[in-house]
Amino acid sequence: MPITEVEKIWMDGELVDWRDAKIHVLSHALHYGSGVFEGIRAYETERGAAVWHLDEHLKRLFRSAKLYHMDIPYSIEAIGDAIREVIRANDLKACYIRPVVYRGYGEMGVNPLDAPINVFIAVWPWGAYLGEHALENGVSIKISSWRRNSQNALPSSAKATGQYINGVLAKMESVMAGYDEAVLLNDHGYITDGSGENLFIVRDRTVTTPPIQAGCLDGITRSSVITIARDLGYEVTEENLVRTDLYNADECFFTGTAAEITPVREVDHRPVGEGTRGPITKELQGAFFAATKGETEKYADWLTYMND
Ligand code: PPE
Repeated sequence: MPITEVEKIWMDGELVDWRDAKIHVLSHALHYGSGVFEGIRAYETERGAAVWHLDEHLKRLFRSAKLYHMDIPYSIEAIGDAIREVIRANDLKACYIRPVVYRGYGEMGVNPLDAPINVFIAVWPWGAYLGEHALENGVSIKISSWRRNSQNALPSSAKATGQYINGVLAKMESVMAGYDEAVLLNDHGYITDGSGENLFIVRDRTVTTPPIQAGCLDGITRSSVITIARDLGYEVTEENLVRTDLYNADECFFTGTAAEITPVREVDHRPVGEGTRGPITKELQGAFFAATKGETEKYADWLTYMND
C-alpha cells in the first residue's frame, strides 16, 4: 500500500523532515529483524484527534522490548508525549501511528546486546487496511500453507519486526493466489490469526475467537471487540478453532488497528454464511466506530485527546 507522506517524523527525541528520516544500511535491525513496534490509530472526533487505547499500545510496546532485552531510553510518558508532538506537528485529524524501537548502527553479528537502541515515531493518514469496499463487503481469505511461527521459536506475545516475515510469506501466497488475506494455523492445526489481524467467528449468535495461547497476537482491537460484544449481550468465548469452523461459521470477521473490523465473506472459496457481511459483524462495527469517534460515554476512557 503506498505511503501518504506528511511533514515530520519523530526520531530519537527530535522532529525531522520526512525525507531526512534515514538510518544506516548497517543498522542491526535491518539485518536481523531486531526491532519492536506498535500500530496505533488516532481518530477524528469533535474534540480533535484522539488516540485509541494509547496506554494499552504503549504497555505492549514496552513488554515487547522487555522480551528482547531492549531498554527503551524513554519513559512510557515520554513516548506518549512524543506521539502527541508528532501528530500536532503534522496537523493531522486522524492517522496511523507507528512507533519503532530498534537496534541501530554500531555492531554486526547476531548478538544485539551492545547495539544502540533507537526510537522513531512516524504518523500518516491510513485509510481502510483491506480497502473501503472490504469494510462493507468483506474479504476473501485463504488458510495458508505456511504455519504460524511456533511460540517457542518467535513468541507471538511480542510485536517484533523480524517475526513479521512469517506473515509476509503467508500474505504473498494468498495475494498471488487471488485472495485478499491469509490466515495461519499453528503447529497443531489450530487457527491463530491473519497476517495482520485477529480472527473471530459467529456461530448461533455466540462470538468466538482463538485464545492468545494458540499463537496469535494479543490484539488490542480483539479485547475491545470482546468487551463491546459482551456489552451488547452476546456470549463471547475464546477457544481453539480448526479450519472447518470457519467454513461452517454464520459470520466471520477480522479485527486489528489497521483492519479495524473487516468482515470475511469467503474462506478457501466457501462463502461464509450468506457470503456477505453478517448482521452481528455490522452491529459490532457500528458500536466500534461510534466508540472511536468518542460518541460512547461508556468507552470514553479508551480515547486520549491530543489537544487536551
Ligand atoms: N495479529 C497480527 C499478526 C497483527 O499484526 C495485528 C496488528 C493484530 C493481530 C491485531 O492487533 P491490534 O492492532 O492490537 O488489534 N497488526 C498491525 C500491523 C499491520 C501492518 O500491516 O503493518 C496493525 O493493525 O496495526
